Amino acid sequence: MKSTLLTLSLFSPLFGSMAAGAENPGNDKQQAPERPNVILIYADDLGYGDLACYGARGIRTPHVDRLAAEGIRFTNTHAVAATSTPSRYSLLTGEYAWRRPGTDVAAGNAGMIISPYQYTLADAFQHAGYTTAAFGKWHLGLGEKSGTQDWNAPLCATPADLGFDHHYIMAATADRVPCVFIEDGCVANYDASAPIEVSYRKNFPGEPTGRDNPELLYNLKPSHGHDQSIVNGISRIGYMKGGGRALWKDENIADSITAHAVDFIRAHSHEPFFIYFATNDVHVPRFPHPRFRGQSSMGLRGDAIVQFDWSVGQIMQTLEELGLADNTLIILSSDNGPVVDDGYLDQAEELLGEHRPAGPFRGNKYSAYEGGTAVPAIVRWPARIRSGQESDVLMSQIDWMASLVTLIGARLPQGSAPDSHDCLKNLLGEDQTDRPWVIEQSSNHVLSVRTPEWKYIEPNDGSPMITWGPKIETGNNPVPQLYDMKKDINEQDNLATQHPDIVFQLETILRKVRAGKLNP
Ligand code: NG6
Ligand code: CA
Repeated sequence: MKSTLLTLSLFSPLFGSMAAGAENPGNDKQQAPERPNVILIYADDLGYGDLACYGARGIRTPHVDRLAAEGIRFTNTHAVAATSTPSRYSLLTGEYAWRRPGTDVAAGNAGMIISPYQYTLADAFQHAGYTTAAFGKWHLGLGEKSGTQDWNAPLCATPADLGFDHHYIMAATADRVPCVFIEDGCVANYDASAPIEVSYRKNFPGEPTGRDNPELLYNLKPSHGHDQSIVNGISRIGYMKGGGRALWKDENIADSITAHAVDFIRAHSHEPFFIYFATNDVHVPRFPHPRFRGQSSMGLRGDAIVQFDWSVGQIMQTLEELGLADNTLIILSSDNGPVVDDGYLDQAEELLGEHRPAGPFRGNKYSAYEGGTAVPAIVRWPARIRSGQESDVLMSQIDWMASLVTLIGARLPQGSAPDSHDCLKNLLGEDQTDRPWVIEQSSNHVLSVRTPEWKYIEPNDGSPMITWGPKIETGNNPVPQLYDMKKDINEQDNLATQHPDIVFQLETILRKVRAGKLNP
């Protein structure tokens, strides 16, 4: 599908003009300009307004701010969906998650959601000669079939089947069992004396739960949900037994993920690498390491943002030590908008003060409003990108797969990444042409069409507020909604009845995209 967009070869002018960054003994830089390493830093639930360089006060994020200052800070980028699994699915496959059943927020024992037969972003890098790795939050299922995994043996379907040479990941989220890292298909630090069992249906006899044993919740208590198995003094979603020494301690998750990524960079500093660095921060349970406690003015949620910033700083420091910082393309973004109370009594709401996690946008994670999918996006690559840029170009993460494929001179197999469109020049700050429209998916599958001027939200008769916990506007409305994004970025004034022609145009776009009959 993308064949016309993907004809760049390694010898195209793109590479000819590229300044080589790293010292690589034995290579003649003049003759063989090096391809950049690529690191995709994908934060969890980090809002548009959560970074100092996007206007946050009360949180210092110097490492992320530095990336922005030395590259491009994008102000109109969208995650594909307002929750994790569909955003990640779309990012890694270039296909809208809403085309595929089974791509909603995955349980910790979900089977692998991306089929090994699908072509992924990691496959493209691998085929282009890159060494590839995934670190941190996975949330795209593991093993062949939901609920059938044997966590005490090698898993049969893993990121290794999707183009990642190496992985060190959490199966789902920190608030879902199993609370262990999976490294190259096996539980890391496996403890044979404590075999692991996982169920999302019923508890294991004799195992405590948050609901029945609140006295065991010495680290965090739930505000809603999250009252099943207890690990590290925090109750989770789902039941698990065993794990022993392999169980994570939430306060060490950022350290573990970061250390593994740093080690990988060191081990592969002499070959091109692609890293999907998906942090657990700032998802719940927010339980940062003690050294980050009190570093923000807003308690655990703010401190988790500081911890995220620290991880970014560690990656940068490593690249610099190895002479790789110039010729590494870093893309930093988030999987969906922010959420304040997402199920634990972490005082995120009480200590929020003036901070606005979604910046100027209405709604949060889960919403059809912009706050659900408007995310920070920063790109840094000194060998190619001029520093100090800001871009309000309209962009969607759905396009990053085709764009990065172009960057590395690779070619997509026909039919793969069907919804991904090459916007490499946007990403590199060389073209400011907006995507004509971006499709956004809310947590209850309401689709919206965002153009540079307008936002259309399709009608839905679901509740206007989330009913099961977080105090968040869903954006649901039984009538069509149309907002003027140039004048009303906070989506207050529904103009649908005043502009039926525009509503019709945007509905038509949505209908055609749904039918797979319209590409940008
Ligand atoms: C919700 C969880 C929430 C979070 C979310 C997924 C409850 C009550 N809430 O169901 O805490 O885990 O799923 O977040 O269970 S995401 O960022 O991974 O999509
Ligand atoms: Ca998320």
